[in-house]
Amino acid sequence: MGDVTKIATDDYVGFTFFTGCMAMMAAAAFFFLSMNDFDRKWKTSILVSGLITFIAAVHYLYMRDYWASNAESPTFFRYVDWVLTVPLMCVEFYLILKVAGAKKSLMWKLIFLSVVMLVTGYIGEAVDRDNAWLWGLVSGIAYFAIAYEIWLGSAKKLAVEAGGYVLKAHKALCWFVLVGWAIYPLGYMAGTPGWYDGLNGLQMDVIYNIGDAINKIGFGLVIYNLAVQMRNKEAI
Ligand SMILES: *C/C=C(C)/C=C/C=C(C)/C=C/C1=C(C)CCCC1(C)C
Repeated sequence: MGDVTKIATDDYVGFTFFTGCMAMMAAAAFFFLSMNDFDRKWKTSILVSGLITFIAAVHYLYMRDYWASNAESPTFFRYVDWVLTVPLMCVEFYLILKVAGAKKSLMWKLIFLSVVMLVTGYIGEAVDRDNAWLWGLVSGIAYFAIAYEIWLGSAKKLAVEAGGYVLKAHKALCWFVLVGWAIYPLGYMAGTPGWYDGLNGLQMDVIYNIGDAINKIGFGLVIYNLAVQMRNKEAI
């Protein structure tokens, strides 16, 4: 090993980058190693969970080191990570609803909204700081459109048609989007000067890192659990 930067005992941000990195690696290993326990249909869903956590693990390696050397938010790596992993989470919705006849157009609609949400968030955070509120607002509208689509829109209808475990898993993922994803706008506000900078000393990166661990790993575990239930059902 070359130079390893020291992490101060009170560097909570650095600590969450380290543990976040390890958690994503462990989760990716778990999903990749267990995917062959399932038949083709579910294998793909678990593969996608593995990809989400693997892509995050690689970005966390970079973000961890970036933070350690610069003590500065790794905004660029953060958003590259999100713009790859959040659309994959949209793919997960589509994959589980395929049993009820979900069309690709649903997937593309969710992906499009998620990209709008993230690109406008990036502009507000990194490019046009003075208008952070405006970009945050546009991003928030796209976020609500996603939440609406899955909670009340056509995705909901498909989940009801599928029923059983698929409906249950869909509900769980919907809660992740409504509550788990709501952590991010809090981080954005904490990171915007003059707003709630350092919400009670909790820095933006700590909030984002907690959000990522809950959402990326939690989402994957919901899918894994669904696959296990469907396998058990078929075995009976
Ligand atoms: C694995 C990463 C995930 C699930 C990231 C999700 C990110 C968001 C839901 C971000 C949302 C934002 C807003 C709704 C408004 C302010 C700007 C953002 C991009 C932080």
